[in-house]
Amino acid sequence: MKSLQINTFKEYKEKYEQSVSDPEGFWSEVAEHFQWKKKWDKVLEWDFSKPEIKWFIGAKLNITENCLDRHLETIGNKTAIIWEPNDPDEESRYITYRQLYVKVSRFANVLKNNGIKKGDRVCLYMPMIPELAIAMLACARIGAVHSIVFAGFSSSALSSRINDSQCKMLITANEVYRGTKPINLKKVCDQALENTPSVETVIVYRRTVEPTEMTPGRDKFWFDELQKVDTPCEAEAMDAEDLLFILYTSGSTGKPKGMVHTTGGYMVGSTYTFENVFQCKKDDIYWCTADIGWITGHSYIIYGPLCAGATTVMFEGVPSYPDYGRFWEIVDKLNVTHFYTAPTAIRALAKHPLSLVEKHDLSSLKVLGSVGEPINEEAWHWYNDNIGKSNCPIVDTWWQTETGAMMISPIAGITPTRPTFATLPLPGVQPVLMDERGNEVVQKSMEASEGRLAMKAPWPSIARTIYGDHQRYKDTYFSAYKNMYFTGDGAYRDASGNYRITGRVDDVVIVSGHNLGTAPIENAIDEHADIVECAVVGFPHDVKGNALYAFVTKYDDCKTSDEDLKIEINKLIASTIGAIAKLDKVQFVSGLPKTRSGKIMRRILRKIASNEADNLGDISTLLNPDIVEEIKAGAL
Ligand code: 6R9
Repeated sequence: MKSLQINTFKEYKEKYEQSVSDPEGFWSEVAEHFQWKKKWDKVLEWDFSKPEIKWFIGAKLNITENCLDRHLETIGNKTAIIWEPNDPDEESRYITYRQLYVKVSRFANVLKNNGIKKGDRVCLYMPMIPELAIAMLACARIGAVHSIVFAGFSSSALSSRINDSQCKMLITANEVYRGTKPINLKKVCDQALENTPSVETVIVYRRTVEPTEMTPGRDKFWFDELQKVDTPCEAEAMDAEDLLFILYTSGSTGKPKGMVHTTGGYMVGSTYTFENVFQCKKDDIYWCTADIGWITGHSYIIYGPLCAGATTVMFEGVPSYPDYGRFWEIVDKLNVTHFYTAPTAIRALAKHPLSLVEKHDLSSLKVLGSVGEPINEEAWHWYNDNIGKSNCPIVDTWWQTETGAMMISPIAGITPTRPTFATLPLPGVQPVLMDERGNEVVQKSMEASEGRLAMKAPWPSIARTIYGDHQRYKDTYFSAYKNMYFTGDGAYRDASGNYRITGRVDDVVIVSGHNLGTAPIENAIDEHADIVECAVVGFPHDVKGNALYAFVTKYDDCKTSDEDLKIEINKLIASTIGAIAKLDKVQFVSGLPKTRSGKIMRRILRKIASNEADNLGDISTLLNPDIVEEIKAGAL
């Protein structure tokens, strides 16, 4: 593929201007870089009031021809995937584009052989092994819709997702090791399958030699099925607006939302942003540490990098095994040039001695990335100083499951960065800030502003609906502001137009009539040298209306007493934000409740702080449900 990369800041500005004044012209030029079976009749039709969004109308394509077939002649022998196992003594796997093409085609025939057709939904509940990539691409090859469920979710979370989209098949592995812990995935599946009538077939990849219980007629081993089919598999001609995948994201309330992504726009959006934000060159080694069960893994481990012909690393394990230097050991071993992770991982690693970083050679690194949450100042500097050695641009990429691709982010080495700022919108993205009354906050020159982040116009990879519930899609994203997509996040914009995402807007507490975002308060607390991380929430207060409650984790070797720590924290807050933001309560805890993708579940903390801990709702999707009991017991 000819390069899609922007080379200078001037060029970024020109492209950005073009993308706003002539979106159809801009995106059709980008789309020319891909392989289509038939080109589009029209680039875009949209109406946010319905809402209805269509890109590349009338076009036909298959995304796997763009990820695989089209690379065979030029880079067929280049490594597409490097797989790094949980156990450092097990061998890494290197899979070339040609090998991946063969594996995907063959497994696509397994799907067909088991009755899967275009449009059928297939659920994947798998560990981070190449077979997960193979299975998802095999679905795309024949036009089946994959629905990947993170393999750390409980059986009930799995069955409700399977039922919501009526999956016909489930693909899993018998067992997996993450750290020292063996996890029997097949057992979780068996439990889930007790009430999922739509599933006819289960394909089981044998990751370990452990005996596996199989239900005759329903369960089949991956390898046995491969023996029954040939390799070639023609790629199904998909309409640009045919479903590519469903991915569930948890709403703040109620059941998870099955976000629907379609084929053409998603491909163009994920690849264009991958190419530009990371600026990977021919021999670079790119590693995104996310799990493929999240949107970050979909767009930036698989589809974006493979469409772009990059070498992408997949890591099966956890950052703490065999020790907290594992990430850096892998960077050193594989000569990783691009490293993309989440602030929560950075904070967790920063907690451990620097010697774990320093014993590895990180000189291969060129670009660092961050995603998932606002990155606080302290974590940004730790990452920049100790991992990037002040030599690697940090791309703080803001986006969502719903947006499919990065939206606001620096372009590595091109956009000037600023700690904690996601900086500027990428071409094709038109952010606006909205005030409390629903009016646009107009940018006056040389003036900063703040508001709720919305989008004025569609971009190719926007989710088209919530599976089976278009009304909820409309209510959630298109009802807050007329003719706009509402992100749910708040943002600050500096005088030069750089955005800093301040967090979800529901994370705002009104104390004595003052609107306080909890994120800046958390940032101030995190500045304290003894503090690892924290979460601030509001609770009802007789006088102030609401008051602030902080849940704080401190370093193991912290020598300061809790009382003194509380005073010092409040001093920091008073000096950075003001006395109004002082904390009424500070509870020291050994950990914070987190979602599997590393986001702090403030909803639970709000309930505990408000004395409503009896009514916590479903906490089974937490990474660390045990911590909730500890926090409840120590609540102030
Ligand atoms: C990609 C992903 C989306 C929410 C989003 C925002 C937060 C993501 C961020 C960020 C600040 C960043 N978020 N990236 N906040 N800076 N660079 O994480 O998708 O899991 O759907 O979460 O995550 O609050 O609205 P998803």
